[in-house]
Amino acid sequence: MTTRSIRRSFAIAVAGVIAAGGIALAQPANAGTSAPSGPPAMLDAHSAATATAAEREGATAAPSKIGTRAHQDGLCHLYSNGQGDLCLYARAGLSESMSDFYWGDGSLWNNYFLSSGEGEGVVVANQSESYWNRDQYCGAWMYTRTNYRGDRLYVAPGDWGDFDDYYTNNIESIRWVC
Ligand SMILES: [Ca+2]
Ligand SMILES: [Ca+2]
Repeated sequence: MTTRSIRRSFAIAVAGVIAAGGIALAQPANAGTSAPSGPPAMLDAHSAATATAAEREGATAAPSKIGTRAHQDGLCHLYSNGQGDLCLYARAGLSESMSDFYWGDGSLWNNYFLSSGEGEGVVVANQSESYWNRDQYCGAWMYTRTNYRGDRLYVAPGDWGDFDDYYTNNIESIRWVC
């Protein structure tokens, strides 16, 4: 590869990043209000999160928070770029206390229901009765054992609902599929 072609490749890569940013900024600011048909959109969309799919799936080195964004802050986020949290609720019907996951997590035994309501402060593992995937592009697997083992239930992008009898109070880890 010549010096000239290397520079050209670099210029294209930079242009791609700029274009991607422009696309994200062009998303409607109120994308959060058009989410699932059943539950209310609890929050307007926020500024775009920027993690890659690989970063979200491989949660081992993930920070517990990204600045003021997203993960485990007690708010079930949908961002203007279509990324969002997977939220687990202490009770059926997306009710009572909730715990939000922007990153996957191999063990819910050290996570707690965060928002106000019944179950607040309780460990999430084996205590959740309903779920809401606010991400518009990534699905997620929810597992009955830690470290993505046991039986698993898939939740599609934007989907929500009550766990059935088997999975109710039976989720111990979660992994994004982007
Ligand atoms: Ca959040
Ligand atoms: Ca955890």
